Amino acid sequence: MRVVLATSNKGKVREIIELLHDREVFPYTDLMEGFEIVEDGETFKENALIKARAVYKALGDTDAVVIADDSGISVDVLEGAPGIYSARYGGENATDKENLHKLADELKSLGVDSSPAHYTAAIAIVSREGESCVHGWMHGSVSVHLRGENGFGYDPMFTPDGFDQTLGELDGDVKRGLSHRSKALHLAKILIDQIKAQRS
Ligand code: ITT
Repeated sequence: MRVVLATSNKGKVREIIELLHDREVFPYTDLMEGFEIVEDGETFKENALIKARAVYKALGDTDAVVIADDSGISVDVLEGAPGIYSARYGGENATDKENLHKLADELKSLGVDSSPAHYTAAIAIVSREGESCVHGWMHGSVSVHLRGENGFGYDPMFTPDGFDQTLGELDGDVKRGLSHRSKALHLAKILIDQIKAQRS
């Protein structure tokens, strides 16, 4: 059974393939030309479903199981921002670095060095059996002091609860063990296995 990832974010592709290592998983851009998907939902769940449905339809392969990840970081002192707008916080086509610096600048402009924050991942699954969506969260804090090169996105400023180092500094195994994405994928795997069992 072919599991197709409806994402063009390289950091997500890497993490999802590592976490679903026992399955046949492809980013959809390996199978067709990438295309723009308008993420105009109001929640992580709505946007994940929009992406998974769009790729399922475009593939035209009714046997495919398409999964999409919509994720982001929510910062307490910013009343939950950037949240679902995390990918474009620094502007419409902002790079990870621009988004990271924009968030650090927002904290500095409030006169704070750090704030509690959390990551959310919504993983939508679309197949001929129907649609579902699961979530995972990781709590911690963000700091204006950016440290480390590991991970992607906001990881150099995010320290998970219980640790002293940022995800930029911590080994990838640590992130794999506790991330929003790994928790959501753990649930997604159960649903993918159910589809597999139904089909056999
Ligand atoms: P796709 O829509 O193609 O999947 P995207 O990057 O646009 O890619 P999102 O709309 O879900 O994806 O935005 C997620 C953003 O949230 C991402 O660009 C990062 O800036 C941030 N983010 C999500 N998970 C993260 C993680 O594990 N570590 C660091 N930053 C993360």
